[in-house]
Amino acid sequence: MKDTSGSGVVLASYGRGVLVQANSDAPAGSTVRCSLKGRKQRIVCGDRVSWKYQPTNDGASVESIEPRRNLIERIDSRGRPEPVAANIDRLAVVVAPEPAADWYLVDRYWAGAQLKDIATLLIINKSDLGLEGVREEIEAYRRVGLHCIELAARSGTGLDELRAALRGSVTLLVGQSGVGKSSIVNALVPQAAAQTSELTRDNEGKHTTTTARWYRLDADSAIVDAPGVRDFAPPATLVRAAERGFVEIHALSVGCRFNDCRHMEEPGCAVRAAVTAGQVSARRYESYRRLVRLYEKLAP
Ligand SMILES: Nc1nc2c(ncn2[C@@H]2O[C@H](COP(=O)(O)OP(=O)(O)OP(=O)(O)O)[C@@H](O)[C@H]2O)c(=O)[nH]1
Ligand SMILES: [Mg+2]
Ligand SMILES: [Zn+2]
Repeated sequence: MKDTSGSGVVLASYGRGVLVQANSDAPAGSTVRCSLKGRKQRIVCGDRVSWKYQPTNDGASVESIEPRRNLIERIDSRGRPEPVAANIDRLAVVVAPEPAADWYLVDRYWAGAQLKDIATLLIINKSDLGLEGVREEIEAYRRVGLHCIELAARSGTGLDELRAALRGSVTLLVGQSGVGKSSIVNALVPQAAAQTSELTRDNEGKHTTTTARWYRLDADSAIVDAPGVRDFAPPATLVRAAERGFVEIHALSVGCRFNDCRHMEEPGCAVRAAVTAGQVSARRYESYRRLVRLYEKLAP
């Protein structure tokens, strides 16, 4: 007999309905398709919900959503925030030698996570292609305290280190299309069968993964595969907080002459002095400046 109600985590959200993995009161691992009660009910991957069978429409529907710990959004092609996943402990930003890494994107992801008090991990995938071209940036990130893991999802090199880093938390995979996010999920969860695709001129710019999907790793860890992004920016409402997202710049700001220093043109700026002295990466500083300018444009 079917359970008539239960609770669980949303594995994927399809606009009109959601796929829920039921908690232990239902058979282990069983999934339930639920419809939404009203148009206003907006549910995302990672939400914790309770559901109930409705004999009248011969299916389950979502009764209620638990309050979210956080919500990760991305900016869609029209510049509007679009929810990706909820209740995330860690953002794992994936880069690879191919397609060419966008370090500004990595910085903005890291800053966005920092502002939401979410841990960040950098995964450098496709290490089998050779990491000479990205070595310098990886070492620069390590120096400022970002956890970096070198991986080859295809061969499994580095997979044990990644598994250890993911233990006990829910991690969202983000990054450009084609860096191998779904391949990483398939390496970690062999029964996942997430769709992956070769990067070719025909599909360049197209996303193989189109909706976020939650996968259980063990009793208390999970990984979420998400569509690739071209661009990402932390919410513009956090203008004044932009600096906090750049850990090394934030640490230096106590030494600036003005305590509201934006580290742009202000005199007596400890951050600019550190850049000139080579103590802060000029590229990271440029990344910070781009974000400040973007915010100024969005919210003058
Ligand atoms: N050489 C090499 N290729 C890899 C590795 N991991 C993944 N790939 C390849 O990279 C291509 C893209 O992989 P996907 O997993 O589809 O990339 P994705 O990040 O999920 O892309 P979107 O879903 O579009 O965001 C595929 O052809 C994979 O086989 C690796 O470790 N080494
Ligand atoms: Mg994918
Ligand atoms: Zn300053």
